[in-house]
Amino acid sequence: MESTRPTVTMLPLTSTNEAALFHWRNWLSDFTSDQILEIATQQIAWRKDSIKMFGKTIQIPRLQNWFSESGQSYTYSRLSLPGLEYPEWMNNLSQDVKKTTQNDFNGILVNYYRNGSDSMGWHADDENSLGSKPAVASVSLGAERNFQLRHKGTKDRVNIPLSHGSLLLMCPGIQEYWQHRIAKTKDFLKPRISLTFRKLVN
Ligand SMILES: O=C(O)CCC(=O)C(=O)O
Ligand SMILES: [Mn+2]
Repeated sequence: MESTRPTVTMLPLTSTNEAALFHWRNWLSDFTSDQILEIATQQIAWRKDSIKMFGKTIQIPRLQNWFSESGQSYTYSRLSLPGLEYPEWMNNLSQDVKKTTQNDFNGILVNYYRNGSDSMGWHADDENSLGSKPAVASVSLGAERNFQLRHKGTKDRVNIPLSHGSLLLMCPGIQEYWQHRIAKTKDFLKPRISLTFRKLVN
């Protein structure tokens, strides 16, 4: 990791409260980012999962998998992903993420967006298993995609382009008041992988 300074955006939560969104733009060098992108693309057993929404089974528009330090599984939208063991490169990356963000994480949800048609809809990372005020960090690799945030009440929007080798940290409180997404785009785009760091409680 390189020691770049983060850009800090203060996101209003309530009229009296705010929480920080930290963005390290070139957190990893291009060389390291290329290496991790290659190894993650090749070595992760990418799952094509389906979830049930409004009684219908829908294939999620991306590939994914879940890694856990303690082998805990991760459940969202009633889909349960068994916790895989971190490979060595992921363990090293995790140490660096913890050091830079000064947060503790014990699991990583990895997402693979094959092209601009792959996406993730509006949601918050607010599963009970993450506790009440989780911090969530993510490392982005590959094609640049827009990370959009929308306040649940005011509908205010914030847009952060996430480039190859960037690190993002959503501080505690953001999941309660804001949603985020990676929208579909008609632009021809190469693949993107995100590794999203979470802490499962108990
Ligand atoms: O791909 C991203 O940057 C966002 C991923 C995300 O929001 C999630 O995994 O919950
Ligand atoms: Mn999320």
